[in-house]
Amino acid sequence: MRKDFLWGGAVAAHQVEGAYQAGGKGLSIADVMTAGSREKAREITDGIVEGKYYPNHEGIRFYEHYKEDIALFAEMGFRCLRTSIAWSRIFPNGDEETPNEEGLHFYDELFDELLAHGIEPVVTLCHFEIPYHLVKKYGGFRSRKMITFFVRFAETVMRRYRNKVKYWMTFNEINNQILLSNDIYAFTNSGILFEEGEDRLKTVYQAAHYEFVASAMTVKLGHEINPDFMIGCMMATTPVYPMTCNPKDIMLALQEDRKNLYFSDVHVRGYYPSYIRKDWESRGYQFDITQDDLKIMREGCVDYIGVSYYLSSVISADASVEKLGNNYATSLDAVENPYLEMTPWDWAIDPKGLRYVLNQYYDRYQVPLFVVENGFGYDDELEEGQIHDQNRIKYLGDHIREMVEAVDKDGVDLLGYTVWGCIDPVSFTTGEMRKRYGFIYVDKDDDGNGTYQRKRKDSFAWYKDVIEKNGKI
Ligand code: BGP
Repeated sequence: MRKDFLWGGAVAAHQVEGAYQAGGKGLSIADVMTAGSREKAREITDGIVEGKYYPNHEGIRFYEHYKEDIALFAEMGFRCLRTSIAWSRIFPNGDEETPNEEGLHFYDELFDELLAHGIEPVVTLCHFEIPYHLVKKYGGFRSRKMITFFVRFAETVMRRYRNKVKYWMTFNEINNQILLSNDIYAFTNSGILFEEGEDRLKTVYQAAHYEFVASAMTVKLGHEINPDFMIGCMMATTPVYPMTCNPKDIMLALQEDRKNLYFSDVHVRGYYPSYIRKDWESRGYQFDITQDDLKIMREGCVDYIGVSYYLSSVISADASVEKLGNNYATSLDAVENPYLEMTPWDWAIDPKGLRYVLNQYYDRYQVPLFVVENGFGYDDELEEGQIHDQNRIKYLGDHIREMVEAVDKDGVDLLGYTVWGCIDPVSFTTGEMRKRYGFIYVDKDDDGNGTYQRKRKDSFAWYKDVIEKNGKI
């Protein structure tokens, strides 16, 4: 493991900051999503509806508590913190010509605080935080105009923080939107609300194209602003295993993988792979893709790939095998893996899958990788004021060991590792608080009650030790 390996934690603005209207912030898509649960999907409402509960409005009040929180991160020895810039703090509606100074000022203070503690900020530009106005007026990334709005936002913040932030990522988990059966993914990735009977796949391919162009323009511009910038894409990685050695399963797994990999293929190589063009052809799809788009995509290839990794999935071509139904980040053909245990939220726990996926991506692209999310969501119990989160320690330890093997034994070039939700955030998929990830507990419940006080869990000291030992645990 390299000596300057970026150990740290990750959050996203909308899941922690709260203060959804402070300092001139406009509404974002996260502000119109109600709280759900394991059983009940989050609702996307038409604006804010009175009487409904929106957990992101308050988040965990990081906007007010960030100094205290950063001191705790520093105590653990964090070398970096991944967070996002809430687009609607900077451009409240998204289509303004000039930015909101108060919003910019907040991130100046936040980054200064991190740097004062020797913590490198790692910034996602768009982590499910599109200004809501852009959804209402333009239909989100259905519109080509979104490229201009996004690039204006990206350029504004990259110029402003050019001496404070080196590591950037464009669109968080851009490939999530290929999961068409759950409405929240296209909404949070692209600001798209599907219409009755629409060809969802076609819509998503077009939206993703505009995002590829916006991302490539951002990479190119970013390198002009500061040649030292490292600008990456961000992929949700879920290895797809074939259920058996039946060639039908093998082929299906390959095809299933490509549904996600085409996103990183385009980001890293700068052009559409032949298999996706053939797929479009066979479906009779035609898109708004110009020659200028194709040129800019080649000029704006990413410097690295940020990956999130939580679980793996299994696929079967056999119609008689029972399907799991729509699970997180898996297809409708996914089946249970008899070798793995599940988290209470039905995510298959697979540490070796992390080593596998890091090798898969590194073999394919030969560009540096950065594990920017990995973590264990669990309903932690308070026992006499203490949280003995041994299961989290086990989950993370097992994953870290596999990650170290990928680097030390397999030769994967890895920039860093940030544990998702290093301080309990609001869950993205369910909006719950009880799906906790942190080394730091936050006293807030699913209905928004609590003191918002912070408390170290057992994993806090454990992770400090992991960092001190540079992962040799
Ligand atoms: C990823 C998102 C994060 C995060 C994480 C855990 O998909 O990038 O924002 O929340 O998953 O998901 P959840 O919060 O639903 O457990």
